[in-house]
Amino acid sequence: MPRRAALYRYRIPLEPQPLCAGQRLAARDGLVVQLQQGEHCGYGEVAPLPGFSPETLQQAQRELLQTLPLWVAGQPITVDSPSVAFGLSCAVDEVAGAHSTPAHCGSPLQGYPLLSGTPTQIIERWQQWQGARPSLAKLKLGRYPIAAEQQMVHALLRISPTLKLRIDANRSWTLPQAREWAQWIGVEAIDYLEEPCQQLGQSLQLAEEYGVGIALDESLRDRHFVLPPSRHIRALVLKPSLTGSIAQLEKQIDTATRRGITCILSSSYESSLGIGQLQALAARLTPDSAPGLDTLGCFASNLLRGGDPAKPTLSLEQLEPLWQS
Ligand code: OSB
Ligand code: MG
Repeated sequence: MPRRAALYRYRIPLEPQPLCAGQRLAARDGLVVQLQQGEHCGYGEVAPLPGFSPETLQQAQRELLQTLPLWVAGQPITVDSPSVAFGLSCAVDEVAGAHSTPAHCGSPLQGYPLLSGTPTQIIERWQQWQGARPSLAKLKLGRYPIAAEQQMVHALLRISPTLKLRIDANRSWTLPQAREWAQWIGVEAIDYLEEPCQQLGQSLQLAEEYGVGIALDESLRDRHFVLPPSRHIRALVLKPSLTGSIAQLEKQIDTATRRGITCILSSSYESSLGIGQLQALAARLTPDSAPGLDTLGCFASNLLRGGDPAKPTLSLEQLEPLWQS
């Protein structure tokens, strides 16, 4: 069956602008891959995240312009950049039989909420929560003055005394600071700590001292990373756009599961297109653990499908065409 491919570029404004690796992100820039084979069509999102991805958008674009003609010609393809590997594998999966296609486009995204933003914004969101508040939430700490963050945790736990927190400090604490926080919050309110300390060894020591579980995120992308034989590692936070193809993801999940470690599929600020695919992947590959996909709120519009029905949806025609076969 004849093959065709096309590449588009998108830009979606973000409001409020999320803090990414210490920088405000005003808009999300990314690429959409469209693959066609006979009647079938598949899409993939390629969106390196500034401050997190090893590759830039320019590099990803260059790699796709080299790779897509090979796919069209039916030749084997190899890819370097994680975002390209992930987006391309989503598109290839969809065009081949669609198991990463969201079953219900536009249905509400499930998972646990991500509480990020300023302490004031977080408290307001929790106070004004529509419906029953979740019993589990991910909370970003280590970004604002300690007094403001403690007041925020206090407010959250006063409203929801049995709330379990997945606390992500993005490696910002020293071991003594992390000890203070663990003591202050109390282990009952902590589901796990995601990368609390600057070094993984310190995080594992903290876990040993306080009996709290640790989740790994940044460590997974360290060069020469090997999963330490610690019984305190509770979860791996897997961000496919930052690590690679669906096949690679399946391998990571396999290794972790055999060690009894939970895998949590998580977003890297993809648009509604990529979030829908991540959600479908989570349903298939990690059906027993809620994914961390609560990053769409700041997007001004949806991309192609899914997302918030109250927001406009960008169609292919509204994207910048870069190439087509
Ligand atoms: O630090 O976990 C992070 C998104 C982009 C970059 C880094 C991170 C995140 C998230 C995703 O927090 C949401 C989640 O994990 O629930
Ligand atoms: Mg993290």
